[in-house]
Amino acid sequence: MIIEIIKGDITQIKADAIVNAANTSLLGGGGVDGAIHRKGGKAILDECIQIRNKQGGCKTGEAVITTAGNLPSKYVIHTVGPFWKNGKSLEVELLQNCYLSTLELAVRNDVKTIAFPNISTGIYKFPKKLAAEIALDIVDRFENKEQIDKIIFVCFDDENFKIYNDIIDGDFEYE
Ligand code: AR6
Repeated sequence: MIIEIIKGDITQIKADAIVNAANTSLLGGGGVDGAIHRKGGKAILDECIQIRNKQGGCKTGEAVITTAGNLPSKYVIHTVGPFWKNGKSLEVELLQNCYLSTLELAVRNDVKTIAFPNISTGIYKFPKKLAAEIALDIVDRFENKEQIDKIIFVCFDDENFKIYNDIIDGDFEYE
């Protein structure tokens, strides 16, 4: 499995799946969620509404899959990251679950290339370095790694891009 770190807009990435940092309503919002729905078009929202009708949205730490509509990818995997409160409200575990449930859903749908945004590090205020460590650690420990060809971490801001590159370049240790 190849890991790539790039700086850019995830809506322009052509992968089997791109990941959306959604909210529990699945009805769209600001940040990357807003951009994905805006550029992907109504087909994405229609499927999100169907999922809502069936299971009542998406819980924090879980993931659901829809079409990518007009985007160059095939699927969007919507996952809901935790809002950072004080670090004592299971934020770490919930963010780990986001990455893990997304990867599991990807494998179940035969997704070979997947692009992640830096989930929770925008509007949800999760500390960026800790979020990057969690993302890379979960990917590294994923037990079905051999079923995925490539993971792209798409950083939108310079700070996240630098954090990911520093972790990858250095001796990465996470406990
Ligand atoms: N491509 C890639 N990354 C992006 C893009 C983009 N087009 N736009 C923003 N980012 P955020 P959250 C980065 O706020 O913190 C929404 O309203 C951004 O710089 O999108 O998980 C949802 O509906 C940051 O690094 O998501 C929820 O209510 C990262 O994506 C809430 O925001 C995540 O920032 C979720 O908050």
